[in-house]
Amino acid sequence: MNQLIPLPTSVQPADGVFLLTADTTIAANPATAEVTAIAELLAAHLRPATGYPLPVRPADGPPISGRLFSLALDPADSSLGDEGYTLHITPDTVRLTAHQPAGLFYGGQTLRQLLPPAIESATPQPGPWPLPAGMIRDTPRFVWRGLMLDVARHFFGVADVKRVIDLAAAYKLNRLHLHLADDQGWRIEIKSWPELARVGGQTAVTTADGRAWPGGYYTQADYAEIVAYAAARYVTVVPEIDMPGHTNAALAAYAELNADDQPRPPYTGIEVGFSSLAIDKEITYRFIDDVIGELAALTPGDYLHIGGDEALATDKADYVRFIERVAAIVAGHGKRVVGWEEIGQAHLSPTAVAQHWAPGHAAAAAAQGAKVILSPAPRVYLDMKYDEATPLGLVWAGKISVRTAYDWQPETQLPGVSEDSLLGVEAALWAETLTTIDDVEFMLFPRLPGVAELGWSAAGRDWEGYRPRLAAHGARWEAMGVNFHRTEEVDWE
Ligand code: TNX
Repeated sequence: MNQLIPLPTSVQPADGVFLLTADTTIAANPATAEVTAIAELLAAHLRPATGYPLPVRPADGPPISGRLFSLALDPADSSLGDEGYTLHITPDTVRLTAHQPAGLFYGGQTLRQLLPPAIESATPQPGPWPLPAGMIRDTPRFVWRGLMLDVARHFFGVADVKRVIDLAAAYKLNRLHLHLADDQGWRIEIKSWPELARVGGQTAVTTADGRAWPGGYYTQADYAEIVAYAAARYVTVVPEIDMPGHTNAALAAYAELNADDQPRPPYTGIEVGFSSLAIDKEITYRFIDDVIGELAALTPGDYLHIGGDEALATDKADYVRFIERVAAIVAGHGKRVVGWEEIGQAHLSPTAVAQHWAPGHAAAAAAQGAKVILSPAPRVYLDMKYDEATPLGLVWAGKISVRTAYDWQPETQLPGVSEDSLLGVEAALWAETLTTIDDVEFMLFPRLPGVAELGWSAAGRDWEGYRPRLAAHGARWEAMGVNFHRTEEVDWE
């Protein structure tokens, strides 16, 4: 029980173990579609390595013989909130309870970590499968525990995104922010503006050794598949269309979006800050309304991200006017607007969310009542190299060791942004230098679990306590086939 990441709120070990055996049944109580789906997902995680049938049954159905593992909603314990759970393990039973279904999902993730690492294997392993007896009660610190994936600089297909969702959800992250459009690529089909994906979807960043790299985009059906897969794992997809800068792919696809009506040539380098939508043209806002409207219809989550960073080719007054107008468009489609912290320069409604990364506008956003997500670049830009020897990654925000990504305090990170303004934390993975899922895994692991712990665990965090817990996860990643960085900061088991 001392290897869990994120660190639970309270853990009381007891004597003995519960042995997961071939005659274990998972009971769902109540056996609603949602609770049953969580139980089935957990069973699906445990079946390949154990080889056990692990049937899921309604708790109020025919009597269950053999060993019992129950998932139950407890309407009385509202102190568990929307995401908390209790996990009570005795030599005879496992009882997982939560106030809301998400808590059952998170308790299931904890349970996976309590089993031997071989449980993560895709093929039958010898076992045995002990779960240590004890009692865990666990609730999250922040409602927003995110990961941003840049699919614009290089495209990652549906299977890769599902893999990222699985790995993030295993550490109780609950937001996947998809950076869907940038200078180098447009990655989502928009039916009313088909050239965005058809033209803008063709390009990607040229690799450092000069190879053109294929683009790609999600059809709306692909995107819906990602959203549904994420939702089943209690991850909300937050789509981002970056604007008014970072828009060359759109400006290449449609001449009329440019102030001079000239289409821009496709761009496959890694400079930032040179592009801008035409702030004074009405067609710009028709375009945005159409894009936001289609995305809003495809996105059940509350949030739409409009970027707003590094608009270096837009002057300040234009920028402010643009952001205020676009924020109103997002609200008009029933969504809460999220933007990089530069949007703090505009007038914001208190429902807006500003994402801190570096340039110093988060306090201005918070002062207007907006909420803040913390993605400080020198801590959680996981596209930065670990150290000089890292073959992938950038260095503009520094080198980010595993300790650097973990060893900071969200509560006091930003002067002028008080704790009640904080919605949570989000790691960011920009993809200028990353082309494959192996690259993505290498940069995320082992740093991402530390950011997940900052988002989930309110107290008890410290680097010396974290190191040995993290070390125990190496064997899990091996069993999962995760390409992780074996940093010497940790004594891998
Ligand atoms: C800054 S952070 C950017 C991105 C780059 C990233 C590379 C931010 C809001 N803008 O456009 O991809 O640095 O680390």
